[in-house]
Amino acid sequence: MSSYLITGIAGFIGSALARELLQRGEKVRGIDNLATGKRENIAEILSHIDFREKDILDLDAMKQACSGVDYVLHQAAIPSVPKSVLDPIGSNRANVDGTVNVLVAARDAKVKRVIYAASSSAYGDTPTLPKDERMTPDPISPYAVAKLAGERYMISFYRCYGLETVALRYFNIFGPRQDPSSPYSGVLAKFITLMLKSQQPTIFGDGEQSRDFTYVDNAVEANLLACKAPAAEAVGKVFNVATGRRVTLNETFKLLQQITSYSGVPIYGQERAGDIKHSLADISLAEKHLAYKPKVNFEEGLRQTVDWYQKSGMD
Ligand code: UD2
Repeated sequence: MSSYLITGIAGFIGSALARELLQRGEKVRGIDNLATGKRENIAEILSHIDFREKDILDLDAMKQACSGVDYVLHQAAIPSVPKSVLDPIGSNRANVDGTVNVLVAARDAKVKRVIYAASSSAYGDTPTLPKDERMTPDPISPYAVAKLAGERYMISFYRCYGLETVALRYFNIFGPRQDPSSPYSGVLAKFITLMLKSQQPTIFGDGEQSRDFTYVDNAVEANLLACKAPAAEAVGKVFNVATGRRVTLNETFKLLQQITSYSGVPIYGQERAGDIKHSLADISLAEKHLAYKPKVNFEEGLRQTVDWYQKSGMD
């Protein structure tokens, strides 16, 4: 049995990681300041985990949380492009200062490995598709810059202190429990919950922007593989975590119409500042070094997500 610390455990990705680790008989500790995470996401597993309501900016709490831990899965973040455009200082504090704290605490506690939730936004709006890890990053929003800085800190801590780190560049992760309620929520959580209530979603721009939307189970799998991959294959490196397929928002809307039986049309609004037009990953590096393979495709993931919102009454 290994022991894992999940930062951001009350978020939809953090809590999915926790549930999978518990299923595999592992020991789980988690911290969350509940700024964007929700207590209900971990309610059913609360008695099986060591949960601490703490902020990653609290270095003492982080040091205590890392004590005796094998692996740190660092998911805590303020994960939003538009929010970072409005509040770059807040984004930097949570996403950069917070990440450095996690690394210092992990280094001092001598954890085996830190896995970091990096972001596809690091690539920026480069016209070349698919995006592979050898491309020069060109982040646009403060969020993208902060997430890229976090990656570079991961690599720096490996080079300077020998702390094993792996950065996973998530491509638009979605799935059950993703918070739909904030204006900064991910597009799929918003669209699904609106359409289930027969309310009109708004597409920012012409809807021809595309994303490599990735179901959360694939991200969970990538994290667990990254923990156990041989150091020579994985450590000090950055990997895309995605499906290798992209869909436009217009196509996604049509698919959701079928799944949710929503018969209305979308509203088309202004394009969002800091937005990226197209995003598609080359996942061959993760396939080669982490033995990663997307387990759930986009359509299946959408169906499971809609199903969850319906059953949970969050629609
Ligand atoms: C970025 C990253 C993603 C992740 C995420 C933070 C890229 C390509 N992806 O996601 O990997 O780090 O930040 O969680 O940078 N939209 C609408 N209507 C809405 C809401 C959004 O049309 O009500 C559009 C939005 O303008 C964008 C697309 O949907 O073109 C996706 O937006 P998002 O906020 O779900 O995610 P995105 O791509 O900024």
